Amino acid sequence: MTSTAVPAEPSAFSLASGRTALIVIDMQRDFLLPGGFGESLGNDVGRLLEVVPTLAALIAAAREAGILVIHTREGHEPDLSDCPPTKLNRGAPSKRIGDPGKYGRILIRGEYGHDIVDELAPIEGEVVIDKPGKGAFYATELQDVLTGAGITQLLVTGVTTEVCVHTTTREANDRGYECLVVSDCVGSYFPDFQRVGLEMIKAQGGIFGWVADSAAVIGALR
Ligand code: C5J
Repeated sequence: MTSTAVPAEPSAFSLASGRTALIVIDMQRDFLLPGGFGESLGNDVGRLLEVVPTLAALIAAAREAGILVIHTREGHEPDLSDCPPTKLNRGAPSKRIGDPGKYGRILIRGEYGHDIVDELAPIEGEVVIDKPGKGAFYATELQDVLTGAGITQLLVTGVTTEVCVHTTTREANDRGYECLVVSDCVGSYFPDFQRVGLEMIKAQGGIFGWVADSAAVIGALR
């Protein structure tokens, strides 16, 4: 096994060939598109859309390098049987999970809004994990997929930085994965949360991961 040093914070990240997966978290229309669920909650979706071209370039580089690409989608069964009341009862009463939205029923599997934006659509052979929670391990097959593929490191991307990216990275770290969060391929509706979210990952000697930008990662993949 060979490894390549990626310039990162708080220290260089040793990228191990054949042991790394790129995880793309929740780049779904419901969160990103104007008029969708994210915007209906009062958020500026432009901040998430900014990530799309950068992430598309990283995904292309990962595909070229033969790195496993895993996409996740947050959402629920049409009967909402996998959505606990603690999650369902949040937000404005007319814009809750399962309610009709501009892109179909909000965050419901099979609806247009639940799927990934066209620019980042998975290609054949890539893994798509449907997750009912914020973290990508909870009630999903992700651990089995990673174990089966011999993955020990994750390049973490997607939205939102402080919610699903953080929850997934924290749990991956607890499960023993080395996580490099790609700073310009994660997005938040809130600039302060984006900044502090990235700071938190790499603080205290990299308390639950490393942070680098996509240029550094793509450079190491070539
Ligand atoms: C949120 C996510 N923010 N994918 N989901 O509810 O971060």
